[in-house]
Amino acid sequence: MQLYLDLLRDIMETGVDKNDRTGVGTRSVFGRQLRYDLAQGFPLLTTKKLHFKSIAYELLWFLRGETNIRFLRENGVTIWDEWATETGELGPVYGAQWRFWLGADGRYYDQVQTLIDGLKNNPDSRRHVINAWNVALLPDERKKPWENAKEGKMALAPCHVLYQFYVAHNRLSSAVYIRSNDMFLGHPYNTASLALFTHLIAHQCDFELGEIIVMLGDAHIYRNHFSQVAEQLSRKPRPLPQLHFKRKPNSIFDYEYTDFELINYDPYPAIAAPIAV
Ligand code: UFP
Repeated sequence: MQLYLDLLRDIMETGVDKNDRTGVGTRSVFGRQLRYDLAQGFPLLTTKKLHFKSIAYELLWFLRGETNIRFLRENGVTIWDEWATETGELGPVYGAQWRFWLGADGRYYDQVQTLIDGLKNNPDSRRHVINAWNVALLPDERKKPWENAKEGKMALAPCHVLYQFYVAHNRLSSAVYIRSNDMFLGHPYNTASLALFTHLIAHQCDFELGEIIVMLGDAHIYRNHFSQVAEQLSRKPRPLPQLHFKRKPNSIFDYEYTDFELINYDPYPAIAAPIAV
């Protein structure tokens, strides 16, 4: 995770101060790449404690194709609360696009099922992609997230827009393009989420683990996270934890939180920071 700390330092030292949609203001750089070999451990940040349960339940929620925060709340996960309507709706965010992309032909397309079938039957394909950027359903940036959701638009435009998978020597690698990344709060979650998604797919398709690659567009640190970043940079990374499976369900859609566990996670304490909505 030294790569992450190096990037935080780079943004603080060379980034540009700009205003942003939330009104908080950021310091940013544009276009970066971080990569992790999953065989070296599970890339969950050790220089502050992350709530792995939130990351895991959010991914299971995407895979269920759900876009109401009910399932998250039932499992003690509150990361999407600020963006939802009073009834918990977020509009057609990630889960809807991953599992139920409505085509111009009136049919729903399940990108995750297509991905699994493609990886099993044609691993060498260069088209193992999941895309959440459904142009017709993007929100109006001038409106509040929940106002967009009430109008049937996404509460938030996808941040982790595009995923691609690659198989070589029976090892599964993956990449994600994140167009906009809150480097203190969002990025460590996004990295762990891609790692977990890659583990689940490899487990289902009987692949070994390769690398994950995280590509960033606007990589920013919010102005009100500067002191937290300084604290973060004073810490030295510890050995990574490992992910173990306890059960292999029949499909990628049938995983439960209790089917895997993280072991040897020994992080520094959490660092609180306000989130920009
Ligand atoms: N954000 C992330 N990762 C995510 C997610 C949101 O970093 O997975 F959903 C952050 C990025 C940005 C804000 O700070 O949320 C989204 O704002 P905007 O749509 O204006 O880029």
